[in-house]
Amino acid sequence: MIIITTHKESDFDALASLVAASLLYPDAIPVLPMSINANLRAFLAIHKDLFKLCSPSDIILDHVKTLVVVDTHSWDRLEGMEQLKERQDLEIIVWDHHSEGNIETCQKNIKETGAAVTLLVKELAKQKKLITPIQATLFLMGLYEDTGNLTFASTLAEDAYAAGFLLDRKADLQILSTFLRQAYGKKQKDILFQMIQEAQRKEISGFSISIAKMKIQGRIDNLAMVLEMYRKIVNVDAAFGIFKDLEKNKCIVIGRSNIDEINIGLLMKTIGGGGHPGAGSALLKQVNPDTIEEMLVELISGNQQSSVSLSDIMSHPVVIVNEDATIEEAAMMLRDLGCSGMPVVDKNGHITGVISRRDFKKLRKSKHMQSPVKAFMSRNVVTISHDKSIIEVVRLMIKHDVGRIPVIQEDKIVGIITRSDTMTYFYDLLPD
Ligand SMILES: [Mn+2]
Repeated sequence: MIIITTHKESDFDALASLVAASLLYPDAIPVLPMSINANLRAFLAIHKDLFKLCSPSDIILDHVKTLVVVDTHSWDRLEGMEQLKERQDLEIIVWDHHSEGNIETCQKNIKETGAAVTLLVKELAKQKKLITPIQATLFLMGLYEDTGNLTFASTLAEDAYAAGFLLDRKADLQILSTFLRQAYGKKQKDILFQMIQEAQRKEISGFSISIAKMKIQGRIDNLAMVLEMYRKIVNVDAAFGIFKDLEKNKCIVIGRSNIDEINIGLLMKTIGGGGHPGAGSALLKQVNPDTIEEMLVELISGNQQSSVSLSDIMSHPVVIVNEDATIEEAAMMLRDLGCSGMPVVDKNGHITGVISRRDFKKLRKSKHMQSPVKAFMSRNVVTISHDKSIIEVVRLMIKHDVGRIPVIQEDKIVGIITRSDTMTYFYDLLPD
């Protein structure tokens, strides 16, 4: 007998992987644990008959010759399979996207994709197996749930290809969104209530911030959603949750921001995580929650040197023009450089303005081409000191709507930061 099973507290990715595996192994019996999450329970209340699922108690384990495990490869995450652990003659096949696990087998199909079902869908496509629209819908639900609709940092291109393949197989987005409401269960409610009771607000650099420090036991789903609810209730510009997992001695840091000036993705990147401007997270091992709080406060106030300094990402040397040079000379320099503006300096090398193509629009007569640059340059120059952080630069660019900011050290220009430099940093394209 061949059985397929998955992790307890099963979610859509677990069920999707289970059903997908039963297409790959048509003789196998799919075994769903009794403990499943609330979303899945609602889905199965209607769809159960379609999938011919068994419970662990229906199976006589002695008859099992082959065990297929999907969406986990840890013995302690399986339900009712303890007896199989000791069996020497058992053939085991694993399909999983988690990096950690203790089920030993030589048939491991493990890759850290966004969802486990991605791996199985890829195999189904390869074997040209028939997938019904209902199956495609379930698979896409698993894929979307585990990847946050393809937005989580763990999402790979493979996940998106698999999603496209499933839409091609007529996955129904309307059914999907009905069942894929995010679960807000008792655990989440308890955490939210405790966070609200202990809520504190801080004013940092003119922004209202709340940082909640909580202790949790083991894995809790949907903490990001809890944090977004918290941010709205406490009504702050940005909220952070530092969740210390007592079992694993690690901290999960989750941030949510409602304003452009606080870029959560950038903040989280600086402490080793990732995300996008409105939301992000980081996982820190063996760090004290108070230290993390201090780090966040420092980063938001812009005092903190991030791990990458301005001199690593700025462009230099900078082409500058003397304020007494003619407009014609400046125009030629800009044309040769192929850029839209450059800093203007006085005879001592101090920055006095910026001349850009925009300023040439002010020129009326051709004789103006011989006027000095200082007559037409913009004098409101936004500069940044070389020891400031990248977050500070981004904040200045947003505030003043400028795309290039000269970097100043001891009154001299040492470089220039452009939008594309900050993008390079943001997208991790830094040269080694
Ligand atoms: Mn999964």
